[in-house]
Amino acid sequence: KQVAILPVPFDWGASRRGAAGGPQAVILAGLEQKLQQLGLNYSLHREFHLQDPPADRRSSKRMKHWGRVHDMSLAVSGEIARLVSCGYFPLTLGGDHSIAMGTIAGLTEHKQRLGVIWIDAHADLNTPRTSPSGNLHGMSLAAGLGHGDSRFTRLRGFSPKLQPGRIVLVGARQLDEGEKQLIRTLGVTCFTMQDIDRLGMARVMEQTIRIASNGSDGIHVSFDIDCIDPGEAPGTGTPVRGGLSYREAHLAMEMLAETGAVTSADMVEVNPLLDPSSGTARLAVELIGSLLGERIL
Ligand code: DIR
Ligand code: MN
Ligand code: MN
Ligand code: MN
Repeated sequence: KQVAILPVPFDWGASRRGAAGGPQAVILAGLEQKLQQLGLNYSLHREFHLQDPPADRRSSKRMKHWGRVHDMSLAVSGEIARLVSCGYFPLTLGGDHSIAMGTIAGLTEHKQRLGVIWIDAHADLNTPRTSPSGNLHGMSLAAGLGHGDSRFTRLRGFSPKLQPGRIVLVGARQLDEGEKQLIRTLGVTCFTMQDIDRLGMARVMEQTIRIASNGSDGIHVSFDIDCIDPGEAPGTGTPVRGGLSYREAHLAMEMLAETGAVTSADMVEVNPLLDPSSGTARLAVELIGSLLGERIL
């Protein structure tokens, strides 16, 4: 496995700034040492030099800063498509979760049957019509499924990019009305925190893996660090209590590694401004380690 680390220091998709510092925080917390320790080949790509004009007026109430998000998505999708065609395992470091519009667009250019496991306190299934906030990080999975503004659904010229039957959400506990409706009408699988409480993480992940890998040509893991309980991971912009425990999160990653079917991942929403102790970034490094095969014994 040849891992390509792609830092995307971008946070215009969220209401709070600071997630743009995520990639650097995760790298400083020891990501490279972790990959070396695991004996993995990797390359660290230079940070995207995202154009950030001080006054980009391409923004609306229902899609805040869409111009900047669009430019970022195009740049990220092009780079991801190139990495996939060269056979790399792209590991994208956010940034807020709007960066997943770029990763999904780039990945699905080559993998038309991509399974996606969205581990998040939220569903990110809003559209400009349903979003209560207008923040694009809450619309990225919907865009991949072909719902939302065509500038985002049709990134790289095709839509939809994903099939609902191969999408699984894990850890959800804060859903907006429109998101609940979209989950029902599309038939996306959603394992909420209630399901995890009742079934246990091991059974939830067995089912998750079965659904996401069924007939797929790879699994993309999009990991929003706010899936974890804020007691453990305070450094994130939209914390919601009642999240995954430290071990539940590791177990999920370990089980994903065991499948050997994971072909790419995002680690997003690490906001170092909200966690001066940098424990959240260290946790992100540990979880990436588990996803890439680290074992206790
Ligand atoms: C909310 C929050 N559902 C929104 N979404 C977040 O603004 O659409 N996603 N924080 O990670
Ligand atoms: Mn543009
Ligand atoms: Mn998210
Ligand atoms: Mn979230």
